[in-house]
Amino acid sequence: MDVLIVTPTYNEKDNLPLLAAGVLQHDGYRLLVVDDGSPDGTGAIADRLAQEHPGRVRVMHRTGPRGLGRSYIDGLSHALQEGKADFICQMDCDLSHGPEYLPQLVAAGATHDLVIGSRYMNGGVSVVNWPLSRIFLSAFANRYIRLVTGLVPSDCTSGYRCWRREALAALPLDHFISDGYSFLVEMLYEASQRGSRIGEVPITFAERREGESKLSRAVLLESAITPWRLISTRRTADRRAP
Ligand SMILES: Nc1nc2c(ncn2[C@@H]2O[C@H](COP(=O)(O)OP(=O)(O)OP(=O)(O)O)[C@@H](O)[C@H]2O)c(=O)[nH]1
Ligand SMILES: [Mg+2]
Repeated sequence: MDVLIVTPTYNEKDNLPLLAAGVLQHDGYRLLVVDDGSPDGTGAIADRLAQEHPGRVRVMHRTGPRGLGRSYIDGLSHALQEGKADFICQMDCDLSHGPEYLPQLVAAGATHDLVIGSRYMNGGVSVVNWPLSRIFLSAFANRYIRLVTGLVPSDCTSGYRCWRREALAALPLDHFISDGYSFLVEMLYEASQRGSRIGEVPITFAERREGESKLSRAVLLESAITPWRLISTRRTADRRAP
Protein backbone atom coordinates (compact mmCIF):
# COMPACT_ATOMS: atom_id res chain seq x y z
CA MET A 1 0.00 0.00 0.00
CA ASP A 2 1.36 3.39 -1.02
CA VAL A 3 0.41 6.51 0.96
CA LEU A 4 1.39 10.00 -0.15
CA ILE A 5 1.11 12.92 2.28
CA VAL A 6 0.84 16.35 0.66
CA THR A 7 1.74 19.27 2.91
CA PRO A 8 1.73 22.93 1.84
CA THR A 9 4.41 25.07 3.45
CA TYR A 10 4.96 28.77 3.93
CA ASN A 11 7.61 29.64 6.51
CA GLU A 12 7.71 26.33 8.35
CA LYS A 13 11.49 25.88 8.68
CA ASP A 14 11.39 24.65 12.28
CA ASN A 15 8.32 22.45 11.83
CA LEU A 16 9.08 20.69 8.55
CA PRO A 17 11.91 18.39 9.76
CA LEU A 18 9.72 17.24 12.68
CA LEU A 19 6.73 16.65 10.44
CA ALA A 20 8.87 14.71 7.94
CA ALA A 21 10.25 12.48 10.71
CA GLY A 22 6.71 11.84 11.97
CA VAL A 23 5.46 10.88 8.50
CA LEU A 24 8.45 8.77 7.45
CA GLN A 25 8.31 6.61 10.57
CA HIS A 26 5.35 4.89 8.91
CA ASP A 27 6.41 2.26 6.35
CA GLY A 28 5.21 2.95 2.81
CA TYR A 29 4.40 6.59 3.50
CA ARG A 30 5.89 9.30 1.31
CA LEU A 31 5.86 13.09 1.67
CA LEU A 32 5.30 15.77 -0.95
CA VAL A 33 6.16 19.29 0.25
CA VAL A 34 4.57 22.13 -1.73
CA ASP A 35 6.56 25.21 -0.82
CA ASP A 36 5.53 28.69 -1.89
CA GLY A 37 8.99 30.24 -1.99
CA SER A 38 9.07 30.62 1.81
CA PRO A 39 11.32 33.56 2.71
CA ASP A 40 12.57 31.67 5.80
CA GLY A 41 14.30 28.98 3.71
CA THR A 42 11.78 26.15 4.20
CA GLY A 43 12.31 25.20 0.53
CA ALA A 44 16.03 24.55 1.05
CA ILE A 45 15.29 22.44 4.13
CA ALA A 46 12.77 20.45 2.08
CA ASP A 47 15.43 19.91 -0.63
CA ARG A 48 17.82 18.61 2.02
CA LEU A 49 15.19 16.19 3.32
CA ALA A 50 14.54 15.01 -0.24
CA GLN A 51 18.25 14.27 -0.65
CA GLU A 52 18.37 12.42 2.65
CA HIS A 53 15.29 10.35 1.81
CA PRO A 54 15.37 9.65 -1.93
CA GLY A 55 12.09 8.23 -3.21
CA ARG A 56 10.27 9.17 -0.01
CA VAL A 57 10.40 12.97 0.09
CA ARG A 58 9.72 15.21 -2.90
CA VAL A 59 9.50 18.98 -3.15
CA MET A 60 7.52 21.25 -5.42
CA HIS A 61 8.81 24.81 -5.49
CA ARG A 62 5.98 27.08 -6.53
CA THR A 63 6.48 30.47 -8.11
CA GLY A 64 3.91 33.15 -8.87
CA PRO A 65 1.01 34.03 -6.60
CA ARG A 66 1.03 32.04 -3.38
CA GLY A 67 -1.93 30.45 -1.66
CA LEU A 68 -3.09 27.38 0.22
CA GLY A 69 -5.68 26.37 -2.38
CA ARG A 70 -3.34 26.87 -5.34
CA SER A 71 -0.64 24.87 -3.57
CA TYR A 72 -3.03 22.02 -2.88
CA ILE A 73 -4.24 22.02 -6.48
CA ASP A 74 -0.64 21.72 -7.71
CA GLY A 75 0.36 19.11 -5.11
CA LEU A 76 -2.76 16.95 -5.42
CA SER A 77 -2.71 17.13 -9.24
CA HIS A 78 0.89 15.97 -9.16
CA ALA A 79 -0.06 13.12 -6.82
CA LEU A 80 -2.82 12.03 -9.20
CA GLN A 81 -0.66 12.27 -12.32
CA GLU A 82 2.01 10.22 -10.63
CA GLY A 83 -0.74 7.60 -10.18
CA LYS A 84 1.17 5.56 -7.59
CA ALA A 85 -0.51 6.31 -4.30
CA ASP A 86 -3.53 4.31 -3.11
CA PHE A 87 -4.24 6.98 -0.50
CA ILE A 88 -3.45 10.69 -0.73
CA CYS A 89 -3.49 12.66 2.52
CA GLN A 90 -3.55 16.38 3.17
CA MET A 91 -2.10 17.86 6.36
CA ASP A 92 -0.75 21.13 7.73
CA CYS A 93 2.97 21.32 8.31
CA ASP A 94 2.79 23.24 11.61
CA LEU A 95 2.40 20.05 13.71
CA SER A 96 -1.20 20.88 14.52
CA HIS A 97 -2.02 17.60 12.78
CA GLY A 98 -0.17 14.85 14.64
CA PRO A 99 1.41 12.37 12.19
CA GLU A 100 0.59 9.61 14.70
CA TYR A 101 -3.04 9.72 13.52
CA LEU A 102 -2.14 8.94 9.90
CA PRO A 103 -2.49 5.13 10.17
CA GLN A 104 -5.98 5.54 11.66
CA LEU A 105 -7.05 7.82 8.82
CA VAL A 106 -5.63 5.42 6.24
CA ALA A 107 -7.23 2.39 7.93
CA ALA A 108 -10.64 4.10 7.84
CA GLY A 109 -9.99 4.66 4.12
CA ALA A 110 -10.63 0.93 3.61
CA THR A 111 -14.36 1.63 3.92
CA HIS A 112 -14.52 5.33 3.02
CA ASP A 113 -13.59 7.51 0.06
CA LEU A 114 -12.60 10.40 2.28
CA VAL A 115 -11.61 10.34 5.95
CA ILE A 116 -11.46 13.58 7.94
CA GLY A 117 -9.33 14.05 11.06
CA SER A 118 -12.03 15.71 13.17
CA ARG A 119 -11.74 17.99 16.19
CA TYR A 120 -15.47 17.80 16.87
CA MET A 121 -16.30 14.17 17.49
CA ASN A 122 -16.54 14.20 21.25
CA GLY A 123 -19.28 16.76 21.57
CA GLY A 124 -16.89 19.63 22.32
CA VAL A 125 -13.81 20.62 20.42
CA SER A 126 -10.51 18.73 20.89
CA VAL A 127 -7.81 21.38 20.73
CA VAL A 128 -4.74 22.20 22.78
CA ASN A 129 -3.64 25.78 23.41
CA TRP A 130 -6.36 27.57 21.48
CA PRO A 131 -7.62 30.87 22.84
CA LEU A 132 -11.36 30.99 23.48
CA SER A 133 -11.88 33.38 20.56
CA ARG A 134 -10.40 30.82 18.17
CA ILE A 135 -12.55 28.03 19.57
CA PHE A 136 -15.68 30.11 19.04
CA LEU A 137 -14.66 31.10 15.54
CA SER A 138 -13.99 27.52 14.50
CA ALA A 139 -17.17 26.13 16.11
CA PHE A 140 -19.25 28.89 14.55
CA ALA A 141 -17.66 28.36 11.11
CA ASN A 142 -18.46 24.66 11.18
CA ARG A 143 -22.09 25.18 12.19
CA TYR A 144 -22.52 27.89 9.60
CA ILE A 145 -21.09 25.73 6.81
CA ARG A 146 -23.21 22.74 7.77
CA LEU A 147 -26.36 24.83 7.99
CA VAL A 148 -25.90 26.56 4.63
CA THR A 149 -24.58 23.62 2.60
CA GLY A 150 -26.26 20.67 4.32
CA LEU A 151 -22.87 18.97 4.74
CA VAL A 152 -22.93 16.29 7.43
CA PRO A 153 -19.34 15.87 8.79
CA SER A 154 -18.68 17.35 12.22
CA ASP A 155 -15.47 19.06 11.05
CA CYS A 156 -15.89 20.62 7.61
CA THR A 157 -12.85 22.92 7.87
CA SER A 158 -10.28 20.38 9.02
CA GLY A 159 -7.26 20.29 6.73
CA TYR A 160 -6.34 16.80 7.91
CA ARG A 161 -7.78 14.39 5.37
CA CYS A 162 -7.14 11.10 3.65
CA TRP A 163 -8.54 10.39 0.19
CA ARG A 164 -8.82 7.23 -1.80
CA ARG A 165 -7.09 8.10 -5.03
CA GLU A 166 -10.19 7.45 -7.18
CA ALA A 167 -12.38 9.78 -5.07
CA LEU A 168 -9.83 12.58 -5.33
CA ALA A 169 -9.45 12.02 -9.06
CA ALA A 170 -13.21 12.52 -9.49
CA LEU A 171 -13.04 16.13 -8.23
CA PRO A 172 -12.81 19.06 -10.66
CA LEU A 173 -9.66 20.39 -8.98
CA ASP A 174 -8.83 22.79 -11.81
CA HIS A 175 -12.19 24.52 -11.48
CA PHE A 176 -12.00 25.31 -7.79
CA ILE A 177 -12.23 29.01 -7.07
CA SER A 178 -11.53 29.42 -3.35
CA ASP A 179 -8.10 29.55 -1.84
CA GLY A 180 -8.06 29.74 1.96
CA TYR A 181 -9.96 27.40 4.30
CA SER A 182 -12.76 27.65 1.78
CA PHE A 183 -10.77 25.49 -0.55
CA LEU A 184 -11.18 22.66 1.95
CA VAL A 185 -14.92 23.29 2.18
CA GLU A 186 -15.22 23.34 -1.60
CA MET A 187 -13.40 20.01 -1.88
CA LEU A 188 -15.65 18.47 0.73
CA TYR A 189 -18.80 19.80 -0.89
CA GLU A 190 -17.82 18.48 -4.32
CA ALA A 191 -16.92 15.08 -2.87
CA SER A 192 -20.25 14.92 -1.07
CA GLN A 193 -22.13 15.91 -4.24
CA ARG A 194 -20.45 13.00 -6.01
CA GLY A 195 -21.69 10.55 -3.40
CA SER A 196 -18.33 9.95 -1.74
CA ARG A 197 -18.49 7.89 1.45
CA ILE A 198 -17.16 10.34 4.03
CA GLY A 199 -15.90 9.17 7.43
CA GLU A 200 -14.24 10.87 10.39
CA VAL A 201 -11.59 9.90 12.91
CA PRO A 202 -11.20 11.89 16.14
CA ILE A 203 -8.00 13.91 16.51
CA THR A 204 -6.71 16.42 19.02
CA PHE A 205 -5.51 19.53 17.25
CA ALA A 206 -2.47 21.23 18.77
CA GLU A 207 -1.90 24.95 18.17
CA ARG A 208 1.33 25.65 16.30
CA ARG A 209 4.34 26.20 18.55
CA GLU A 210 6.74 27.67 15.96
CA GLY A 211 6.09 30.19 13.21
CA GLU A 212 3.12 32.42 12.48
CA SER A 213 -0.50 31.84 11.54
CA LYS A 214 -1.59 32.96 8.07
CA LEU A 215 -5.22 33.47 8.98
CA SER A 216 -6.21 36.80 7.43
CA ARG A 217 -9.35 38.91 7.11
CA ALA A 218 -9.56 38.11 3.40
CA VAL A 219 -9.54 34.38 4.21
CA LEU A 220 -12.35 34.85 6.75
CA LEU A 221 -14.45 36.85 4.30
CA GLU A 222 -13.99 34.19 1.65
CA SER A 223 -15.08 31.56 4.18
CA ALA A 224 -18.30 33.46 4.88
CA ILE A 225 -19.22 33.70 1.19
CA THR A 226 -18.15 30.30 -0.12
CA PRO A 227 -20.98 28.15 1.34
CA TRP A 228 -23.54 30.39 -0.39
CA ARG A 229 -21.63 30.30 -3.66
CA LEU A 230 -21.43 26.51 -3.53
CA ILE A 231 -25.17 26.00 -3.06
CA SER A 232 -26.10 28.64 -5.66
CA THR A 233 -23.86 26.97 -8.25
CA ARG A 234 -25.55 23.69 -7.40
CA ARG A 235 -29.02 25.19 -7.83
CA THR A 236 -28.07 26.67 -11.20
CA ALA A 237 -26.72 23.29 -12.31
CA ASP A 238 -29.93 21.59 -11.13
CA ARG A 239 -32.04 24.05 -13.12
CA ARG A 240 -29.96 23.41 -16.24
CA ALA A 241 -30.19 19.63 -15.91
CA PRO A 242 -32.78 18.13 -18.31
N1 LIG B 1 2.28 26.61 0.05
C1 LIG B 1 1.59 27.38 0.91
N2 LIG B 1 1.33 26.95 2.14
C2 LIG B 1 0.63 27.75 2.97
C3 LIG B 1 0.18 29.04 2.60
N3 LIG B 1 -0.48 29.59 3.65
C4 LIG B 1 -0.43 28.66 4.65
N4 LIG B 1 0.24 27.55 4.23
C5 LIG B 1 0.49 26.32 4.95
O1 LIG B 1 -0.76 25.73 5.20
C6 LIG B 1 -0.75 25.12 6.49
C7 LIG B 1 -1.82 25.77 7.36
O2 LIG B 1 -1.49 27.13 7.55
P1 LIG B 1 -1.50 27.87 8.98
O3 LIG B 1 -0.74 29.14 8.93
O4 LIG B 1 -1.10 26.89 10.02
O5 LIG B 1 -2.94 28.27 9.06
P2 LIG B 1 -3.92 27.85 10.12
O6 LIG B 1 -3.68 26.44 10.52
O7 LIG B 1 -5.19 28.21 9.54
O8 LIG B 1 -3.58 28.85 11.28
P3 LIG B 1 -3.01 28.53 12.73
O9 LIG B 1 -4.16 28.27 13.57
O10 LIG B 1 -2.29 29.73 13.14
O11 LIG B 1 -2.10 27.35 12.62
C8 LIG B 1 0.66 25.27 7.04
O12 LIG B 1 1.40 24.14 6.70
C9 LIG B 1 1.16 26.51 6.30
O13 LIG B 1 2.55 26.55 6.18
C10 LIG B 1 0.49 29.49 1.28
O14 LIG B 1 0.15 30.58 0.86
N5 LIG B 1 1.19 28.63 0.48
MG1 LIG C 1 -2.08 25.89 11.54
